[in-house]
Amino acid sequence: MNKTVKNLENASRRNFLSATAAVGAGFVVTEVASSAAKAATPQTAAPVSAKTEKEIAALPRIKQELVAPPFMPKHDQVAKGGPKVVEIRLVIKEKIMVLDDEGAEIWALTFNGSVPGPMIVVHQDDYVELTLVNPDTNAMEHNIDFHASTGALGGGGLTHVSPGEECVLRFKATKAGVFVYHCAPGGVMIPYHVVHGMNGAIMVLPRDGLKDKAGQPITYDRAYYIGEQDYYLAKDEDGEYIKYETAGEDYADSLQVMATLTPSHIVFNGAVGALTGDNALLANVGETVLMIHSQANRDTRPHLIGGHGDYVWSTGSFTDDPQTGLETWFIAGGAAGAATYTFKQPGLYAYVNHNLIEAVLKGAAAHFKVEGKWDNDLMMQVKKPTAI
Ligand SMILES: [Cu+2]
Repeated sequence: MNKTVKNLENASRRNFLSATAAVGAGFVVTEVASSAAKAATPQTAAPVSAKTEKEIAALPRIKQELVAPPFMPKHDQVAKGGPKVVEIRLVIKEKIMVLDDEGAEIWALTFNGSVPGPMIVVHQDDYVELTLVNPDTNAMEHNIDFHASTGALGGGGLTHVSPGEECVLRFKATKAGVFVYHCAPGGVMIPYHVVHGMNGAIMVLPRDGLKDKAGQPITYDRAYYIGEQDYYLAKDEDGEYIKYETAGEDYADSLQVMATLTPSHIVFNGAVGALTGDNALLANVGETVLMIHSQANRDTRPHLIGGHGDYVWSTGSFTDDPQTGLETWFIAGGAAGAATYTFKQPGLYAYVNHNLIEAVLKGAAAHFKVEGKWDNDLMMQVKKPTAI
């Protein structure tokens, strides 16, 4: 083990302790807050439906097979039956990923080997039961903070796993929406792990599916998960990206670049071109596509060039009515959002972060390849470019 990794582990251990202390403090604050809330809550307030361990043990259990983004796990848009316990498994993989065609590479910190980590889909009031595995081939300690969950730093305080350890966390998906999850081992390790790829998203659908503001169902024919990632790679004196032997070895260099708040790369699904060309997202004219977009660290603004956001939950909350007919929507750093669009014309669409510098110079662009019949009513070239 080299010195950097050892130092990292020490730093990580300190962070773990500080994170644990923070969790303890959090519990106290929560207690105070909840007793204050109890005193202030009128008797008419709706009771919170808490299940006993016995009741939870009696719920049906299903295993969700997670898949690499942009694809989504098999799921029902409208829940069948009552709440379930949905078992998922995330295995942490520290691995080299090539980020562009100029040879930039990173020791990515990943959930299940992809950046972003896999999309999880459940329904409101389901229980998510996560097994988090940190194989002993890894160098670093990790954990997971689910923005969809309630308590203990989003589960972060209960899921610290060193190499060679695994743990199981259960949380109730009480909020309907799309939410980020990410590694948050404590202190500086939090942004370091997040900008090395350790983030993903969960979609908690309302049990009766998505609705417009009139309460009419919104359904989709396809769904894709686009995870936007900012990376902060260091260069050597010759202007070449530095390569490292092990995960964590770039720690000091990376922190210097991170402190500039200027990413070297801003990409969709892990690397420049991960969703363009042969990897384009597919759809047909007439199909409604749900596009889920997450950014665990930095604000962004998705835009479908040549299309729109028909229904948009830009904050990610399915409790709120969707906005309609948007050209560009805002996703706050540390959040995920969702939008549907029903394609009306065939062709190649670029789906971009509409800071166009970030899209074109940094890499935040995807393609939709759409098949179908062109509609001259919506657009036609009346005269081809010809000499004046
Ligand atoms: Cu981590």
